[in-house]
Amino acid sequence: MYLSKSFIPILKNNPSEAKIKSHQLMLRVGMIKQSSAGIYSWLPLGFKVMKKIEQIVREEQNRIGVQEILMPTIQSSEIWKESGRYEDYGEEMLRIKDRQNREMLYGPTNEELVTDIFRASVKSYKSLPQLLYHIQWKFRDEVRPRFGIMRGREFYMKDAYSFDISDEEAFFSYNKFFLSYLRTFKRLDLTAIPMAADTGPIGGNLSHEFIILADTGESKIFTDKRIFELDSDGTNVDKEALKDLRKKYEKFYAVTDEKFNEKEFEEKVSQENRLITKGIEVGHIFYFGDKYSKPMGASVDLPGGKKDFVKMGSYGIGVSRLVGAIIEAKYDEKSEIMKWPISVAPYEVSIIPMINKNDQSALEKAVNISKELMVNNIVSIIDDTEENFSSKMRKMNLIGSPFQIIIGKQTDADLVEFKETGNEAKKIKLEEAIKIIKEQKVSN
Ligand code: P5A
Repeated sequence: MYLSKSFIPILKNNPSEAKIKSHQLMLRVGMIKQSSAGIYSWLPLGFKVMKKIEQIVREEQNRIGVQEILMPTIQSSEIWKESGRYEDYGEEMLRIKDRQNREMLYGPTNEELVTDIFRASVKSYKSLPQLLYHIQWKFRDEVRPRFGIMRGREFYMKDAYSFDISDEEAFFSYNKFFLSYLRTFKRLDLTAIPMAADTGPIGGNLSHEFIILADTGESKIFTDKRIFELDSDGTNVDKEALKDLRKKYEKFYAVTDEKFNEKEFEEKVSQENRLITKGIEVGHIFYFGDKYSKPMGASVDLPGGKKDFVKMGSYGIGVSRLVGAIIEAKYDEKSEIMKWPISVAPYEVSIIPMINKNDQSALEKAVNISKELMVNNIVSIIDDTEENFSSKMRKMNLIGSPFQIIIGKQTDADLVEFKETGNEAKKIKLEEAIKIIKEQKVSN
């Protein structure tokens, strides 16, 4: 891809309306464009990153056996009246009337709709557990949409739902998601810590928010620092192994402010290990038993002939919010250098040839390198403009490919100036550069 032909509308300066660095970078480098308050169009660069995040989230859901479906964005009010949430949800719900004057709504979440799907088909305990998910736009008419896509009104969410026969089986499902979330965020190169949290309008009494540290985050957290040293590398999905994994985390005090208890904090955490800070909620999991299955009549036949309402949980990941969260974690706004984790980078390599009207040889070399990279499954972007070196570097540092290849006049025939973005350049053979890039891709 040539920079001159790509739709990456880069601004010279930071837009004044953006208060946090992720919002600044996303507008500056043209990843998104506001359409109205809290509602955005996703331009190529932003869309590429979001789609890559979505795919990692999908792979990790599939890995634990969750089945993908797609539910609509527009829902009927009837099911929400059945669950009793139609009135409770208040002004955050966008309510619409169709031409028959039927009350519809733009889904803020899907507990009701998925329960309706489940109850229509599943009648026996023999079909349990059922784990379903979809990745779909949501709408919440937030009082204060802000920080760009971090708190949008329209946003992209992965939401999964579990249906089980008993509390014990339901906790097993819950723990599968607990593990899956640790793996997902790790693949995105983020340290997300599960914190005991309030359940709000979703309901239930067991819940964890997955939070990454950031001064600009909206969640206040109280935690034992040592939780950050835990290795989230579990792969074992046995019931007991999953229980142990959760215990390993729950040994350390880690809560959001609604769950905070000063006395408990001081008793459980020694002074030197206390950490009070802020973070971004990138995921949230809930267990709420029969809160929806009971009023909506979602029951199954049990082994002895009796019936019971299924026990449910729901599990969300903010896919669009994650684009901003990764920038908060990886963008150095002082040096104006972004380095995307290779797993979600819109381009893996930026090729920067020094070109002028009289000498196009560097561009030819760049095109050849780009072809060689493509053969090796590495995606690159070439800055084919005739701008000066520092202006080219400034743009590519904002675009944030994890690697850069610079081609100057003096570049020898078989050597390239290769840079891990933000580090020093070194002159190496192209094959060596390819090897380094491939190694990073594999380890991710
Ligand atoms: C869990 C899945 C739920 O809605 N029902 C289905 C449950 N949980 S939640 O915590 O309310 O949302 C899940 C995740 O979605 C992201 N999120 C948002 N992202 C951007 N803008 C918003 N306004 C917004 N609201 C929620 C968060 O990452 C949250 O963890």
